[in-house]
Amino acid sequence: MTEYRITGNTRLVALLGSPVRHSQSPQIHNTAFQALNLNYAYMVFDIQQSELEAAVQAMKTLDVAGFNVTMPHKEKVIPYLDELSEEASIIGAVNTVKNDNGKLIGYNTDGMGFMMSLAEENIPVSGKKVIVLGAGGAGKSVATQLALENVGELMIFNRSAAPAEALCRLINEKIPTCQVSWHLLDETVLKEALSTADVLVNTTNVGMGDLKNLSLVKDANWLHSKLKVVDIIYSPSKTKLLEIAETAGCQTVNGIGMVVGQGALAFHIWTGAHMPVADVKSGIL
Ligand code: SKM
Repeated sequence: MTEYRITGNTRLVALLGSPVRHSQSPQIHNTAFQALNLNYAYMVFDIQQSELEAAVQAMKTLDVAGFNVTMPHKEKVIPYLDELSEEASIIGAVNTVKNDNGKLIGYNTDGMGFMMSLAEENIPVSGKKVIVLGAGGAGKSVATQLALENVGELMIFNRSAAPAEALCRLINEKIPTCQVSWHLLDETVLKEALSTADVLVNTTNVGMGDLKNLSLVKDANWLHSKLKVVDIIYSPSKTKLLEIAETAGCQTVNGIGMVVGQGALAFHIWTGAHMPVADVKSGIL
């Protein structure tokens, strides 16, 4: 007899965002559901900002098990949720929602997913000088998590002042022990900061899509060989920044570990089960 994956009892898990068609989340979660024989299916929905409230309401009506939220809705989704976890309320952004019998609870697994990818590569951050490029949705999760992990010094560089200043203020307010500063993306200031940094993290979209051939670090001579260079972009798997960092002899990490890590944490929130991370990773690489 044919064995059907989708049945009358299958629970839906969704991704809401725009653009979303490039997402690896369906492959990540559906591989894990199948491997563990869990009756869930993950699908993506391209949702514009004007449709967000109705889409969240639809998640309730359709009684989905939960959903992920990606760009550009991670902050805008908050007013439509019933409750926030501690990290989501500190960060002010949500990427994972659990439907708890009609109550929508928002979480943020991006920061912890990022830490999981650093741990896999044996990159410590406690007491270290870390530079974060970008103060958007992803930058916020990464920088806040780094502050919670007791980095020695955190420097945030951004193209525009307002988001970087706001992120710095948020960290100062919520995690006052963290030594944090923000800077405009000025080449001289960045080069100077890089000369004494331990870890560099790119959270901007420079290096993907139309910006694929670009890097905010313009030359290998900006980097020293002991610097660890992390790009949270996973497609392409080797960004221009990582190419330049390799030339400088740096250890490099791309965004695969983070996207799988944030997914594994979300998977646990929805199902209570542990994602078989190694199988999932080998499936999407
Ligand atoms: O935070 C994640 C989100 O949960 C899923 C995702 C994706 O599928 O591309 C990217 C990130 O925003």
